[in-house]
Amino acid sequence: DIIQKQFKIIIKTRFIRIGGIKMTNLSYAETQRIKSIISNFNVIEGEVKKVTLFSGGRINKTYKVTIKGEEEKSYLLQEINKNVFKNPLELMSNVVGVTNYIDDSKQTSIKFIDNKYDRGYLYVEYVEEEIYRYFRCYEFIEADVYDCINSLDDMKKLGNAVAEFANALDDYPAYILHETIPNFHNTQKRFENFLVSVYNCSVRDYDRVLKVKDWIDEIIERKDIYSVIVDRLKTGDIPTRVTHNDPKLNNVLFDKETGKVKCLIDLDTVMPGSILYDVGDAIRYGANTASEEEKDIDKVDFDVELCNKFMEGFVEIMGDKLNSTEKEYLYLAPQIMTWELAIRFLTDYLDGNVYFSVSYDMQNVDRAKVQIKLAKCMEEKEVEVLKFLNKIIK
Ligand code: GN1
Ligand code: MG
Repeated sequence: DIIQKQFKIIIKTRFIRIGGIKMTNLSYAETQRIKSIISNFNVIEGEVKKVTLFSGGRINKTYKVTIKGEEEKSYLLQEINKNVFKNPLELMSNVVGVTNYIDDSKQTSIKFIDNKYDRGYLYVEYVEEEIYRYFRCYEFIEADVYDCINSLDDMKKLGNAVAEFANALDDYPAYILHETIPNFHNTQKRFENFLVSVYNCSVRDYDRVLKVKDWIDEIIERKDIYSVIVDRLKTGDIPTRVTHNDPKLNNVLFDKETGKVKCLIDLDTVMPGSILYDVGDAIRYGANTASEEEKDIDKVDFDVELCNKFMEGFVEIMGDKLNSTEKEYLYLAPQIMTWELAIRFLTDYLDGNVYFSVSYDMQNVDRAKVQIKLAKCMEEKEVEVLKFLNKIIK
């Protein structure tokens, strides 16, 4: 009976971390600034009632702005991180192209609002000489967003959604897409850059390297898997498709009433790539029993059941379209993407935290530790994933 009780508790607590987006209020001055920026877009006439900052993302700054006129309407105003996305015009051409192409009957797509000057989708704020800020604006979509998976069924829905996205863009000409972040998921290149950062940092500040020596060793130990996808993309054994490249759960909108997936958001990294990137990244995030920011490493584990649910949902829709090499490496994709993110976090720490925003110096190390622990758990449970895939793939 006690075991039974404990079991129930475990079942209950497993999915307890119901997510959501954290919002913060702005100072008076900042609110005024955002009001003036949004007035440059073709939004509805009326008075700005509310401005809040979404504090979830690590890259772009996102504000929700509610305007009340004859009706009430909310928008998302986003400042594009110019440090990450070097060419905002190319970025917008990708994103607008893709959202216009996606059939609205399949997935709700984002409606961008044009500016009042050139009918383009960017507003450029002049700050001071040579410093500009780039903003875009789109209609707010009422939906639920989760930071973590709440049920096995949600994970299957996520698998469906990632597959549907790939399917919807199957005939989209990948070659017209700009590479918004060159070599974004070139894991091999990420690894080589990491080694350079280790070297540079050791010259500059050897103690900083010493602090993360163990993690560096772990990453170097896996050097053979980093080129698996990249090499096969080059030879054509893995087809180049239009991929999202950041399909983690909190980039998915769920319908408030039906609970169904509405659409994928955060399309800035849509680029030509391998579908294995999307499978791997979605599982990396969704099948982690803890959050990416967890400080208690013991809480981090790989939930293989969740992983397999994703695979089930994914294969249901994309199974017939995958070639044999894609099928062969489905099981390895989550590991590669997880090691890759560990590499990226640690590289950023070694470089002095210039990419991911941090609130303390060691934050990127803490993030890397989570990914490393997760990747090692994936390695341990690899056989279970393989077994399941063999059952569902023809
Ligand atoms: C970044 O901004 P956000 O949280 O959606 C990053 C992803 C990482 C993720 C890790 C453009 O995404 O690649 O997987 O952080 N996006 C970019 O949480 O670098
Ligand atoms: Mg996001």
